Amino acid sequence: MPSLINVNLEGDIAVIGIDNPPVNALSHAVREGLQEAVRGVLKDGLAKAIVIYCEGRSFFAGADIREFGKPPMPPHLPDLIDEIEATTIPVVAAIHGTALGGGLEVAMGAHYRVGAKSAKFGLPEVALGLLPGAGGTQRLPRLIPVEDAAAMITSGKPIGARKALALGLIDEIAEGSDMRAAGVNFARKLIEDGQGVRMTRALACNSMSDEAAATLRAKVAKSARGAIAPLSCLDAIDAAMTLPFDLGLKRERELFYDLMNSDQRGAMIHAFFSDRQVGKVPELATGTAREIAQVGVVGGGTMGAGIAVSALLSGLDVTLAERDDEAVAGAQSRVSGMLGEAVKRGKLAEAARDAILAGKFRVTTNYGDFADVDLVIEAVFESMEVKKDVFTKLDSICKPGAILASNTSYLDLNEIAAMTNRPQDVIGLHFFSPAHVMRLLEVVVGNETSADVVASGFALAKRLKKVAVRAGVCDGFIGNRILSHYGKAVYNMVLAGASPYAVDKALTDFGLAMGPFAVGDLAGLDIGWANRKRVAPMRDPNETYPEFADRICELGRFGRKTGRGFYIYDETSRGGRPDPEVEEIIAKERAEKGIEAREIDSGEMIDRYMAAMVNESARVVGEGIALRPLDVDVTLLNGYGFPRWRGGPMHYADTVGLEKILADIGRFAEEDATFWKPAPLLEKLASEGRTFASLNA
Ligand code: 3H9
Repeated sequence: MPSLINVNLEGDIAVIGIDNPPVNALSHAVREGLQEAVRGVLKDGLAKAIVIYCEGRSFFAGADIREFGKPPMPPHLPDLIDEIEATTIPVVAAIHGTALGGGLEVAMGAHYRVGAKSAKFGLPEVALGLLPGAGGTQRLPRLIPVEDAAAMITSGKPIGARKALALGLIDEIAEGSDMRAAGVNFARKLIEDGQGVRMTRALACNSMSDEAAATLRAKVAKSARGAIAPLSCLDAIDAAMTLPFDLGLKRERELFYDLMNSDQRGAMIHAFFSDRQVGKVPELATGTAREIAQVGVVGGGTMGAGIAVSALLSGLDVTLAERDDEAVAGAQSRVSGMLGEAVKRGKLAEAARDAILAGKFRVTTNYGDFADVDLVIEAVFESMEVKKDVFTKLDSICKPGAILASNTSYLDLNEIAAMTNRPQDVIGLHFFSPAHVMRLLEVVVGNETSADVVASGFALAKRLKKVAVRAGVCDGFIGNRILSHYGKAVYNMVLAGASPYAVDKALTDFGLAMGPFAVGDLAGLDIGWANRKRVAPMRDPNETYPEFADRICELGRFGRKTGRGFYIYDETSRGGRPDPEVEEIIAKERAEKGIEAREIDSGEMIDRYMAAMVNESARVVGEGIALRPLDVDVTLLNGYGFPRWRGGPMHYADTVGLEKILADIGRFAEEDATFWKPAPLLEKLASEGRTFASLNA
């Protein structure tokens, strides 16, 4: 028997322990070992009950994702679970950490479940483009109300022990943290009370009305935005409600394999591993993260306040500096407003919020208050002059070893660092708005930034529960540089004939969270306007320059915050409605430039948008601004609303083929050769028949 499984007899209770770090994934060896262990116990005939528990930090966190896409090896998980359920003596699952996916499915195949207070229970397969494929969709709605089962399965979100107990998913919450002992105690009671096996499959499935099922399906379809797995999950739950158990299981299996063979599954598993791989950067091998307890933030606008709140929610102490009393009051009210929202959403206890406002957070007009901070993050107006001034002051005030970070989203970090006598301590920490909500953090590494400071940036991101991506210095780093490029492609399309509303529709149908014009309105059109003015001197004179966005800004229309931008926002249309005046402004520009509007269909809109995004991404990787293609994917997925089920632009390019992207660029270049120049890396990989993924290893 493999050493990762151990079996001990405690009186008449057989205790099967699994030890497969880091998360006890149900790999082939684990499945084989567990099967052998259960069979061995039954064959010996000495035990009256079995306890299954895991060593280390967690109960089984699911099937071993690394095995997906390879030929499945027996024993298959569903068969193993059926075998566990069919034992003649009761089986108790003793659960700590996270019982996820196949892990929870094993627990539901056991006859009883006891959980640690801190344990979490979930079926997150949908986040991998899958559905629970080892009986989860059939057993869960037999144990808990089907509405709750559907919510867990279609959202993938885990529930805590108290809720699991209340719903009937587990039988008991254990006292203490020794789950092996808790399982044995529970089994002993079962034996004493003469309780036998209790098969989940034998329970009647809970059901819901046709009307409730239809409402749920409509809701799930809307939030799925093109992902197929959430709807397949509902199909499997339908089967649980309408078919006998074995047929339901068969249906689940068919649906599971359809998903397993889909591109979406490949994309989402790529996203899962990329989110973890992206944190592996060279500086972590040599650098040691510095202790960060006290944080300073310069600027209390939306971004600065969001950064402060993000730090406060993670238990850090924050001093925020603003320029005068009025700005101090504004920052204070923004921060307490955001903390209030966190209380409302159940992310923060009211008492904890009060304690933060009373002790851990202060606003000042005096930079001198930064003398003792370990890290200061500048989040002032995006102007090189203003930033240089801030860094000169910080350099003279902050203690030696303090990290000086800029939240700049475009500017040259090396130029900022050069204002200090400690460029090795200067780093970019580019948060995304709202900073306390968005998961992405670009860690921008300057020419002189030390490995310790890079390691500190990554450690901070972990503490703030963010995904950090390492970026080199260039205009816009990874995300905004790529955004600027595909943004131009979008504007060019509109000038050529597309309506901005049709472009937004095509791209949301493609799966984006929002279309580019709606995003512009949300972020504030003045931001893009200021940026276009900043880069105007560097613009290639041959470049097409659509002016309609500038015209809209000149009318004081900056998007949502002014009630009008590309869309009109008012009482009747909070989400925005098309503005005929915008169409007129665009038509006027076309007329002035002698452009005859042509029909552009949604397929071409997507091809142009994606070709521009992939091409610039390839440049960003080729120039070493992003370490690997996966770093680009993680950036676009976590900060720019790119659909997770498409895996990110680089994965998308691999899926459709680099040849196709290159051919599209060639076709578009016939119209505008200045904009459409293929990136050298894209050409190289395509000519060698290679993929972007080949650079991720
Ligand atoms: C499933 O079960 C299908 C079944 O229904 C049907 C089958 C027939 N496999 O996230 P972390 C690795 S689908 C392989 O940094 P944390 C991970 O890559 C599965 N590896 O830790 C990382 O490796 P590395 C359903 C896995 O504490 C290391 O473990 N289950 C797996 O922040 C540490 O991970 C899920 O979807 C796995 N299943 O979070 C659960 N899980 O160190 C997916 C993790 O080399 N996992 N690894 O980078 C998670 O959500 C989190 O990893 C977890 C721990 C919450 C468990």
